Amino acid sequence: MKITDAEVFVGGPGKNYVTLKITTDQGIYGLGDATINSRETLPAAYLRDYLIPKLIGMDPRNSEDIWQFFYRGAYFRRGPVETVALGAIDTALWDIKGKLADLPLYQLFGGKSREGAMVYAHATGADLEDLLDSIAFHVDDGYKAVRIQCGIPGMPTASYAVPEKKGDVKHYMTDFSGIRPKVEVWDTDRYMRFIPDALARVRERFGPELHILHDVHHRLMPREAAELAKAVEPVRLFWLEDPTPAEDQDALTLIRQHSTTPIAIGEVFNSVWDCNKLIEKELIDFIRVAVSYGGGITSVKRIVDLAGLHHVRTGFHGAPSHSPICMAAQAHLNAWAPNFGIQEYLVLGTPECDALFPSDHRMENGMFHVSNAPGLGVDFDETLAARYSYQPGSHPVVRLQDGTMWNY
Ligand code: CS2
Ligand code: MG
Repeated sequence: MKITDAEVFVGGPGKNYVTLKITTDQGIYGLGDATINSRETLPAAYLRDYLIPKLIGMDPRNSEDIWQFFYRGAYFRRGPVETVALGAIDTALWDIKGKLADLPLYQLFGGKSREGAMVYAHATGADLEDLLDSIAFHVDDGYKAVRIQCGIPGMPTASYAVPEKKGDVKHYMTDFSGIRPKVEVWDTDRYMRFIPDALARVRERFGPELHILHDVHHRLMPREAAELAKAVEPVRLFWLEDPTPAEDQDALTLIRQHSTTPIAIGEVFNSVWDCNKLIEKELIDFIRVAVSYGGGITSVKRIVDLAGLHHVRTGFHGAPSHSPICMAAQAHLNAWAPNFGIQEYLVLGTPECDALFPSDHRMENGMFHVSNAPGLGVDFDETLAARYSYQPGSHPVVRLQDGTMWNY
């Protein structure tokens, strides 16, 4: 069996999805997702110019050797662009493997460990009142877990994932309003004074059953993060996410020394080498690495197995940062993983997106039910894809009030 062709498509409804389609001499094809926000044309070029020419002629069934070939063979390796491109190839090869075996991927991993995988939705508000309404909306919709982000009184601008004006809904799609990023202004003191009480109010209003998550989005120093993790202990969070920029992994011991609040990290990690120390030292409770940025199913499954040895559960990064192809790969891992924790899930929300990536994966009552179709169980409509092309856009950036650059 041989790979005869591979094509990359960039674009989508309100989002620059990077989709890889690998075709074989037996007519079976596989799909992969190389989407990486604010860098979309780079993995596309890396795939087209460097990886695809080498891939043609290989036997797609040898996904492990192909993974090693591109990982070790790159020499300059582990960067997000390299990894997301490799992740797309690897995911497409697993899709082919599943179709060849005529089995849904979770069967190749070891079968189902659960019927539905719990997901968390995003609730947000420009102020606490709007946030409470947003949570109520998701709870009424059947969600058992909600990530909450709230506007901070007196903060000069809206901060991460919070709408600018009361009554607004936050849109997570790339900001296409111009190539210059929007600037968010951050004030740690105001945040630290407000957020523990706000989280406590949410717990009070929604009771003990709701799983509450909160994303700090890398904005605190380790000591501040330890203070926050300790202050919110009575709220019994499901997790506190990315409390610090986690490059300085040893600094996270400070959080552990001061609190038992569960910590989730890893959405910007690209390999097992980014995750292994935090997992082995048991400094985190949930690993957030995504199948696409993490180098595909081959490497993320290794990370999941390592995590399982250290009481660390999965909490894969979710849409809309990834296309439904990466989400499908994660759905199969979620169905299997003995150490599954939760899955981030945002309704991509548009019929256009569902039409571009048809699938029968389904969400019901806050639980994700994996498709039983062979392979990933998601398809890609190339005719529709021809309607879309790359749109320049950007993430916001963050500065402190005096202008100092901070972490987005
Ligand atoms: C976020 C991400 O979902 C999350 O937890 O941290 O949405 C993140 O902001 C984006 O992936 C950045 O591209
Ligand atoms: Mg996050």
